[in-house]
Amino acid sequence: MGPNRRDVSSPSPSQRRARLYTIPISHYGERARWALERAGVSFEEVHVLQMFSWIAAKRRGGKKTLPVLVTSDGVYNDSALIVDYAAEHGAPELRASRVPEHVELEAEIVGPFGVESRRIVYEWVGRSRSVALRTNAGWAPAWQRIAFAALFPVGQRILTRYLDAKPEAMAAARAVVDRTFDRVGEMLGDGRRFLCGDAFSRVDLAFASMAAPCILPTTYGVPLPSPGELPADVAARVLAWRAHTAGAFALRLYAEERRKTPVT
Ligand SMILES: N[C@@H](CCC(=O)N[C@@H](CS)C(=O)NCC(=O)O)C(=O)O
Repeated sequence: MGPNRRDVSSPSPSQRRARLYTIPISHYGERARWALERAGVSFEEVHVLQMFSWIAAKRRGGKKTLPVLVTSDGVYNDSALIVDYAAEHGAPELRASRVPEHVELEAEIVGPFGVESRRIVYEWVGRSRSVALRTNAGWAPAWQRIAFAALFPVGQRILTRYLDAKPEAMAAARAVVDRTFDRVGEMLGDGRRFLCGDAFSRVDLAFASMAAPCILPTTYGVPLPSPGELPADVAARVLAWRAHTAGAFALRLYAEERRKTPVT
């Protein structure tokens, strides 16, 4: 097994191992691996760093983004399709809902909220270079990690422009996170245990994984930094989001619903 691969469970010899290609730190990758791990699907995770991911994605999935799941029965090139796959292979509770409000809520969470919560990471990557490189690396191959570290300043400029991490965009991202947290907090105000009622669903999984860049859960699929390692203003925001009803809810989902991954 190479250093960029992670075995999640032992398959029977006759089973063809599925492969999940992810950018290790990506919360869309997290959504996919959480769903597959929950379903008990046997898969190997292959870590690919940003920009190298474009090639891996095009080659395996035809689009420009990861995650991509490659199985003996097909290729699934979006985290939503991978959640569907998990639902059909051991986690029926992750099936798509037919209730329009649930469908709309999940779309909002993985769409506008997920895009903005990802931007939050750019509040600290440029200011905490060594933490960023360590956190970002996952189990990507050494050549990618070395190239990424060497190209970090240039890569950061490209990604800053590509993902729009200018101060106004960052403020707007924080506002979207705050609004979504408030909306989720209000929903939980009626005492429900989960976003769609009494049982864990794909909407909960989506919310917890998309919220992860803001609350930095310790049981994320790859190690994230602790708030103490980040600039004080960023750490303060992480702690405030963790204390928010919605942040505390996401942390509870991580504690109670996220299977611990055996890393080999
Ligand atoms: N809708 C896609 C979004 C995935 C996505 O945005 N992946 C990012 C990493 S977080 C990516 O590969 N970005 C590369 C790019 O946009 O060029 C999904 O849910 O799988």
